[in-house]
Amino acid sequence: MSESPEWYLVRVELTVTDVNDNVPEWRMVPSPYLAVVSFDTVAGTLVYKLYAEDGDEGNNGEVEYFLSDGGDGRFEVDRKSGHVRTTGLPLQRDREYLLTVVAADRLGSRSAPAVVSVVAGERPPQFTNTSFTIAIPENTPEGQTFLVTPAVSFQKKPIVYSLLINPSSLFSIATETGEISLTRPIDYESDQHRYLLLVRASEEHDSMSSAQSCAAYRCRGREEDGERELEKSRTPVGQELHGACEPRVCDP
Ligand SMILES: [Ca+2]
Ligand SMILES: [Ca+2]
Repeated sequence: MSESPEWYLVRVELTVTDVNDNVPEWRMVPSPYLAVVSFDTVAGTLVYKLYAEDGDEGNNGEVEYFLSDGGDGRFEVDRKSGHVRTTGLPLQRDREYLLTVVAADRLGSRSAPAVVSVVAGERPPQFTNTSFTIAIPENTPEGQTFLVTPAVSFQKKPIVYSLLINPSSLFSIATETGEISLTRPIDYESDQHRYLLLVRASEEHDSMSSAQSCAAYRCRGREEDGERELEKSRTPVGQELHGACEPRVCDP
């Protein structure tokens, strides 16, 4: 007489499925979103490229773009590509058009609205970050670049950099590159620990200019403390920057 088994094995296969739990996030740089267009341009001129990412799979993550408000019918947004183009209706010279746009996945989960500013004319240079915060060790040699504050020209002209606010003339900026360095060594124990700089970017032979703030912090005396401080403030930016530290965008 054979005994019946007291247990069996069964194999279970389990697949985790995606849930639409992400909304599209805007990924354009720099911010704010600025553009120019010639006031007498033809229909279909590319003005700006919207780009958003959605972390989900398939239809849950496929992003489409919409113009939700603004532009007086002068602009349209390609749903698939996110390209903003002119419709051909006449543009008012030097007027700023504010376009409110949204991105949505195929199931209709929407991003936060974004505003793109389009000027039908010229506009001043734009810095790649709205502000820069940086920590530098006190033993940073004079003349060594510790920060670059790059700006872009909407008119594709060369940019000239200068310092509008330069405490104790302690800082120097390279006119053509925007590289900032010290004019003399600084001492953590005897000098102040925090500086606010204001950088101006302007276009040569032109009145177009804009200014950007830059806060520089002196690190603690020893190099390793400085490195630790840098690590905390390290945030990727849209463009590679030179120097011992990387700037980060400040919260507004
Ligand atoms: Ca998901
Ligand atoms: Ca989604």
